[in-house]
Amino acid sequence: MAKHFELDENFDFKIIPKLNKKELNELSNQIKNLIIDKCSKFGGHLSSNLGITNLTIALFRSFDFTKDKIIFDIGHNSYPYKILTGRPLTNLRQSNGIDGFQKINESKFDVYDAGHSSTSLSAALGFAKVRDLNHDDYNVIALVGDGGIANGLCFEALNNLVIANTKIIIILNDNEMSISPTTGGLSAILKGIRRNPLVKIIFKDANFEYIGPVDGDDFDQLKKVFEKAKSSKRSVLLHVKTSKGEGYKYAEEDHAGEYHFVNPFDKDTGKQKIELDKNTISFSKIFAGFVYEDMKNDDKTIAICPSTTVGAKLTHLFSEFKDRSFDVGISEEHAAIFANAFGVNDYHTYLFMYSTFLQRAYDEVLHDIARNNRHVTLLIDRCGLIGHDGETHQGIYDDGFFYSIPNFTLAMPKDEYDAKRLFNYAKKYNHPMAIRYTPLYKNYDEVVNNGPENITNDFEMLQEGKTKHIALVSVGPHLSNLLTKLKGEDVTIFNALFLKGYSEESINKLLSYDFVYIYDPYGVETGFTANLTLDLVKKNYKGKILTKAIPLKFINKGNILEQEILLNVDVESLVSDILKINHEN
Ligand SMILES: Cc1ncc(C[n+]2csc(CCOP(=O)(O)OP(=O)(O)O)c2C)c(N)n1
Repeated sequence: MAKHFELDENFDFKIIPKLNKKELNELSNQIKNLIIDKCSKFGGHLSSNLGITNLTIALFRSFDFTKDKIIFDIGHNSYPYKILTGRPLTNLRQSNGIDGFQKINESKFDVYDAGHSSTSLSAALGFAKVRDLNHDDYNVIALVGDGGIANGLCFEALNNLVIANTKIIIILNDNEMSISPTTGGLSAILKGIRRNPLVKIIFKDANFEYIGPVDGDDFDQLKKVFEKAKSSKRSVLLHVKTSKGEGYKYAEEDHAGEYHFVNPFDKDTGKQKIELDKNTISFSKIFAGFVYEDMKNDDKTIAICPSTTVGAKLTHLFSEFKDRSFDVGISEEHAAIFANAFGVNDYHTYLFMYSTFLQRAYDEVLHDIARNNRHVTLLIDRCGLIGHDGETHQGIYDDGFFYSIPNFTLAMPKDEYDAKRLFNYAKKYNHPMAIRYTPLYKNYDEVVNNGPENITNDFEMLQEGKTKHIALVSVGPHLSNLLTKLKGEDVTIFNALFLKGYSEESINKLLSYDFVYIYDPYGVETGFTANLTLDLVKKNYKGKILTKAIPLKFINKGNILEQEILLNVDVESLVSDILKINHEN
């Protein structure tokens, strides 16, 4: 009979070294089933975690995590580790539950916070130096994927490690997949390593010990190489082969990356239950469609996306225009300069990036794209509060940092009609422009898109109040809901469309109102709201300015509406503010 393990808060990982092979496999199956079950309910990074389960169990046979430190790159694949350290993924990714990434404040076994890729080697090197300075004695391990290790940050850390006179153990979890199959030269080198002893020599020359490749499911082999890595005097690069999605048929068969991250799904059919009603529309799809059409008609058009092609709905476009579309892997900084080089050579480049990962490319966006001032259009996906991925993935900060970048126009659509108009504007604009959008928006029947097809950079009036009492200036999808709720009230509602780079006339129009209320529930308070306030002050505006935007802080995971209410940026609170002003003043 199969042994049953109580995978709860009291699970004692010290039993693992005493288990026989059959029991280890039983433990592995139970962990995988738990992961499948929790991901099917709450969503999460399914494939990466299934693939790494045996490898994680094997780590507990050789290392003692009451002393030894492990840093999971990105941390999206630490579910088995969480389960084995007493966190059975209860309420995974919910505000009151276990985080989808490693989190220092969640457990003493999580020694470093992660979320963005390729930070583990630098962090591990720092941890090793702390150990040495404190004359301590424990192992420091960085576990990084073949997608993550190809990012420049890892190269910087490796370069430093060669001269750092310390020891870390790098476990390279090579499953030949990033989100989708790994792209780029390094992945080709990794594939060739087995046949190429030269690579081992190169690592040796760089004062590393290279061990591998070994089968990441084979407990005996892993035991041997972990012991070797522990006893090595030098830093070790341990190359382990695993396969993503192992233990769940649909994830095993997925070669596109659809099960890398899943929304809640039906375990029997593998079908993801994306709760989209017919009125909930994906901006990602819309922009992917626009770019597709443009690339069909204009062969001087390029599309670039660093690793998020599946989520950005670009699979079709990338397979259709192979010579003009580039998935450059997890390399946002490189992607930005690469895009700019096309701009400098008179191509029009669409650079797709999620807001949170764009933070990586701040310098390249400023120093290269903005300064050269060419035709690069940044399509920033996953803007606004992001929900269950939590504080490392919020898409709210780009709204703030674009204000310190000259030459960039920043815009945001509320719906498909706006998206089309902004897209056409960007096509003609011939300078750097960023369009930021939430992943989804909801269609409201009430809203009529009556603005002109060809827009200028003026704020657009959507409703005219009876008097010049309140001007409400806002952006993005909530505008449609606001219009429905404030219909007939004495409030003039403007769709800013342009958060940065709006016309002077847009500000002038506001000067005659008693109140200007600026509402931006998709960005931090140092973004659009602060900057329009400054522009009003500079114009010597005499009325009262009110603002509502996301406070400048790190925002925990949870349901988006709950987060909005908590931060007081929800539509209801705005509507109640407006009604109060109207009735009290
Ligand atoms: C800077 C950054 N860009 C993009 C992502 C999105 N992302 C999350 S997991 C992942 C794939 C990671 O691949 P790999 O390192 O090979 O790990 P695997 O999931 O295959 O185990 C990506 C691109 C990220 N977390 N950070």
